[in-house]
Amino acid sequence: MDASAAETLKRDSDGLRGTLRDSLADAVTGSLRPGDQVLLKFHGSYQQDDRDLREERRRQKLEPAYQFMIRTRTPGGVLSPAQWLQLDAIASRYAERGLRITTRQALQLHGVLKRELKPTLQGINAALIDTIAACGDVNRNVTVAANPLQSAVHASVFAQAAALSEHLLPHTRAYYELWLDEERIAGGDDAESHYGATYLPRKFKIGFAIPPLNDVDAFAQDLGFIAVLEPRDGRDVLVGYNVVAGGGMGATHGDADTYPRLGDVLGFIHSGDVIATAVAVLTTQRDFGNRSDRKRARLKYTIDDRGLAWFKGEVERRAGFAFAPPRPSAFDHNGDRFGWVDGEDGRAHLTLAVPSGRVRDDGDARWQSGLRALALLLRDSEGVQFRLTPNQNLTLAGIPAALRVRVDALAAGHGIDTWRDATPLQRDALACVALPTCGLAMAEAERYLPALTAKVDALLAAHGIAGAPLHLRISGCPNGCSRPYLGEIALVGRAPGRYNLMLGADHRGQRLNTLYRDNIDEAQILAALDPLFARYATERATGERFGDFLVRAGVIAAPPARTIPLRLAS
Ligand code: SRM
Ligand code: SF4
Repeated sequence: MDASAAETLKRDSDGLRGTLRDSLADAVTGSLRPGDQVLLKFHGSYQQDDRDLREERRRQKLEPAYQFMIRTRTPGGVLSPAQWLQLDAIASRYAERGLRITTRQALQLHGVLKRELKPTLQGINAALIDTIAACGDVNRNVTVAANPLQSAVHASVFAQAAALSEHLLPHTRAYYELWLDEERIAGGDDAESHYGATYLPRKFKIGFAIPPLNDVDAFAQDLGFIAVLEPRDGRDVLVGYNVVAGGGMGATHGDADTYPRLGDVLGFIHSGDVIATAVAVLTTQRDFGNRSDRKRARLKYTIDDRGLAWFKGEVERRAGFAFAPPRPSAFDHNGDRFGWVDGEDGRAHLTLAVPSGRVRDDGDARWQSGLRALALLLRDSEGVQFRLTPNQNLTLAGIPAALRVRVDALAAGHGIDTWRDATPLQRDALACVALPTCGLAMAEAERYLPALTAKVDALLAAHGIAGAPLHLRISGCPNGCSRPYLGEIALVGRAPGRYNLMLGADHRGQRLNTLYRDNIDEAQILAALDPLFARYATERATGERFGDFLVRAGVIAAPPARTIPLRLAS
């Protein structure tokens, strides 16, 4: 849909209701009307079709195998074990492909049929989780550092992020009427104070990071809040945030007007100013974002088109205060910390390495059964949380010491204690969903990842550097859902079996990678990596990571990294 059609559709949608009720009631097709497919996104669901079946269905003169993906709004990815069990039960009943943890700390349910959309959404809401604004031209699921080490700070940051997520929800009651049978109040006021009648020009994303961990990839967000901590009385306390704006990953092959971009540092704010800052940034983008070309409609282009100084000034004017100079801050890692970590309060946290976030029983690794068993064990323990990480993994947080042995036994018994023996490459790798559900996929990603990492691991071993830590990310197209442009090695899909090979990001989420080889197949990818691994094995400095080595050795000319303070708005 082109931009002007999308803008008209939003404006005339009767508060995102459109003709969804009629589309859903139409039993002749498994599809929705085109306009309703767009509006459905604002309710947290995408119409898709099973691409593995497309050709066969076409031959049989059948319509595509339409099905729906549903995405939760779970700020910071926090669920109770009881909620996990409820979603597991709903997914088992309605979602052909079960639960999938996303790169934004949400759960996706794939393969839901049209007639089962409503019961599925009702089931999710019965678990006190909703899907409002999980997709669409609005603020999406707010991501939050999943670092369990600093739990007091984590709790404060999480509370702010959850409050912000609520604050930025659309006001329309359409969701409650369509899916939860709320009566429409005659003359009810759907006015969208933050969004207006046409919502945002495009999606909008916010993430909260707590250094030294950059698991949310703060510089890839439209708006990133990087917590500033200061030691007081022997422990770290939250004093405010360094704010970054204008990050984004998406691009289009062959279109130089589109590109991945890291956010710029705007400055420091006190923690009480989070909501005012977010509203100022969001409404600036609402009013000045490009509404005539959806490919150029993200905040990153608004900033590049109008200038960073203008943008910062506009945000300050709207917020009613000026940014202070950023406080020093540094990240050391943008992956997860796997295995057991002791918390401040005597409880422990276990981060499991879930391959591509896919929760299913697969051979010896019985993720669905194992996590169900763990949720049953933990559901009566107060304060235990299932935390989805922004790297598609799962942290079982707040486990009482007395249960640790049983948790270990259950994880081992179900073959999901992969944090112990998976290689660093496998544990940290990210793959987007891609085929068969993603309508935009040009190549495989999630389904190809295990075979790919096995081959790359073998290559590392052949050079005597088995187990070297390495962030590899793969996406089935240039939209960048696995944040591939921040991978030390990344494959970006071009066509079936063919990828762009990108190299040289750091492992902190502060430097983008660079195109190294265009449109190559697996044999060419491995052949390209082979001599680089050989050099890395012999020439690397102590502790030097692969991405940093490639830049130092001059293999690639990397774009400048974001550190704080660096590239400050004037
Ligand atoms: Fe994404 C579109 C999956 C995180 C950038 N993304 C899609 C769609 C909905 C395809 C579509 O529009 O038809 C994919 C559905 C696939 C499927 O079958 O499930 C999809 N995106 C995902 C997920 C599930 C990837 C994953 O494997 O975990 C992530 C869900 C996040 C969530 O829970 O909200 C996901 N997508 C991202 C991220 C990473 C992030 O946000 O941290 C990005 C890059 C950051 C950014 O937004 O720039 C991302 N997705 C895109 C884009 C490019 C947007 C752009 O402005 O350039 C698209 C295409 C679009 O919007 O037109 C897209
Ligand atoms: Fe689909 Fe492309 Fe996103 Fe992968 S990166 S999920 S292929 S839109």
